[in-house]
Amino acid sequence: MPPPGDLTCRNLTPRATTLRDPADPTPRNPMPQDLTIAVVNGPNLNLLGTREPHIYGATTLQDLHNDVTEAGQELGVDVVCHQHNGEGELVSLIHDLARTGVDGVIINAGAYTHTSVALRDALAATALPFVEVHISNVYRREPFRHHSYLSDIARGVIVGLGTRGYELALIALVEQLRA
Ligand code: DHK
Repeated sequence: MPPPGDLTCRNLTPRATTLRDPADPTPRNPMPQDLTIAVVNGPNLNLLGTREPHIYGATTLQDLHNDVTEAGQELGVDVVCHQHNGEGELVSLIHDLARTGVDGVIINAGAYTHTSVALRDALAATALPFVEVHISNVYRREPFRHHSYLSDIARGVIVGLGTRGYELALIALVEQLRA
């Protein structure tokens, strides 16, 4: 099983060194063919493949990263993949992604989805366009999984379509960013 941490799918050169001003109306992407999308996975998702496979499936995190990176190549975008178990690490990661000029984020915040005001604030503060993904259909599970601190500020939410949801989120986010 892979250790938690950053797993960069492609080598990238940071394109910006300052945090984006959320009030700045300038489009992020003067060159829409040059998008970079970050895939961010939260706690316990490093255990994919062995973790409750009847809920989360047999796909490992590495498989997921490979699949979404390949989907990015087909779309002509760079994909960078990260996974952290810590809430603070995820908050700092969101800051770093904004600072380095990532164009959008696909995030499965795992359990922090249901608990983390800090993560919500980080996404709101950076104004990064993001799609929230859940592998399982959280609405068929325990009531505490029905609330998300992220959904109302997300571009969209994909729930219950397995790891394929990440690729679908990528397609939709890229389409929106290029519009
Ligand atoms: C993943 C988790 O780790 C849970 O804490 C969420 C989500 C659901 C998923 O379905 O991907 O409740």
